[in-house]
Amino acid sequence: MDRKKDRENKKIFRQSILFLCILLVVGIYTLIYYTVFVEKPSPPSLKGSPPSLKGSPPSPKSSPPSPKSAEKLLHVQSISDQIRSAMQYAFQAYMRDAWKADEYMPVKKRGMETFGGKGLTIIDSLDTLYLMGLETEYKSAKNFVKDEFQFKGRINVFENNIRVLGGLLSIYSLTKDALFLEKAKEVGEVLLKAFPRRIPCAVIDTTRPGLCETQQWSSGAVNAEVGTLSVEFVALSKFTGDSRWQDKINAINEYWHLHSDQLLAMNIDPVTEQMTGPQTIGGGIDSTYEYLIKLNQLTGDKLAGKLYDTFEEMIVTQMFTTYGTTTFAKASNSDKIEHLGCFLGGMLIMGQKYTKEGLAFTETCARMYTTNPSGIACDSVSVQQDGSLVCVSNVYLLRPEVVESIFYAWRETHDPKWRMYAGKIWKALQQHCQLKTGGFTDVRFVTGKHPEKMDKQESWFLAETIKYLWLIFQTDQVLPLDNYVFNTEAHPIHTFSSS
Ligand code: DMJ
Repeated sequence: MDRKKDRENKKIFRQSILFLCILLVVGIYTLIYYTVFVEKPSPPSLKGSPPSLKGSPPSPKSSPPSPKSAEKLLHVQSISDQIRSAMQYAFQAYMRDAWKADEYMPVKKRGMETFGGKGLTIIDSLDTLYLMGLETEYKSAKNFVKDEFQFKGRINVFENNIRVLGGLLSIYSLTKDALFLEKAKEVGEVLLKAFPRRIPCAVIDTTRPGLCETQQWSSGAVNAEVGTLSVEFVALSKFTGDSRWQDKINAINEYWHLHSDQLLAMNIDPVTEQMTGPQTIGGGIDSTYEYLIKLNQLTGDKLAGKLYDTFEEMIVTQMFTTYGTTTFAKASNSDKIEHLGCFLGGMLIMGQKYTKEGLAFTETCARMYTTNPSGIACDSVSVQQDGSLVCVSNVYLLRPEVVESIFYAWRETHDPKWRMYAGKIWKALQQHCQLKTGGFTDVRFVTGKHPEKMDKQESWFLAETIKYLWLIFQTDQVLPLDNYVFNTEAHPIHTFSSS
């Protein structure tokens, strides 16, 4: 009898242990899921705040976190810390091997002068370093601007406007340090030389006054290079009280107004002002549309707002389509999606009228990463009739547009899936683009499991990709979208009251 009872007791004991184990596993899994992805984090710790509080958004008051929300905070904080460390890792490698060069080749461990030697990576990184509280690196960058930065030689107007002028205006907007406005004015003076006519030159040269060229690969002006000056030029006029930059933009906006009865085309003859070529949404036209809504948000510019509404309507009604469950913008009758064109989801979310389409397109763009075994996106894909994505350009150039749109999607919805996508993309970048010897590189053959490293750390990776990824894991109080507009290189500028 006693043995039988003993056996039964043992059986009950084993079953209870098994039950407790199952409960434990389910509990841990649920905790991990909710901890990482579901709730918004509390305000970031001081570690992540700017070196100087001057000009930074105030942290909201909060009561002490409960043990559960403390756990969640720790997890989101840990991803945020990893991304912040990655910024430091990328910038320090550049400092070690390529200081003052425009961009960095992390495999060869040397610099490359893609912009004629202007210290481009330093200027493009200033605001990211500042926002993340990377004080030592920020101080070195600021000292470079103070003592060594020179803006001369051959100037690509569009690129220098969004990265150099945009970078300087943003750090001025965040810190109100007069040094940065002074340098921004110097840059702005040079860029004004690109306007012998309403349609600006693509290339000028401070050593050859009067030189006014188009890009070597284009016969006329490229649409986006004309349309992507407004945020920086108008901000410079607002900060200085000098209307010369604003005047150039007013004239260009009048030009868009004259051509607002249909979607914009890729090329503009600078003399006849005739517009020709494909009506795309990717590279070549992309940020012209983006800057209309951004200018409207920055200053309340009414014409820009009206133009944006007109073009937005045409983009959605004429381009948006769904194959299977894949929604995308079918531009110029092409089934191709460029990584560059993935800014569009974020732009539509910003516009608030076509948020649903913006979110759907952002999801399609996020899938460009998750459908590849490497977890890294192709630079362009083609959408098949069944909705699947097939790689067209099998490289990843550390581009930001997808995480940019995920950032807007997260701020709009707080749906945990957006943090989940961002977390996956971040992990894949760490795995395939980070070098053990320092820095991050672009890669190719991303459709395989082990992409091959190329050798360029694009400055936009530090200005945009890392910044947007980091912001996705911050609270909405860090650069609130009601008060800040990001230029197309992710440099935030505080809004000005409506004029
Ligand atoms: C960046 O320099 C900017 O985002 C620009 O608007 C488009 N191209 C790159 C990144 O892909």
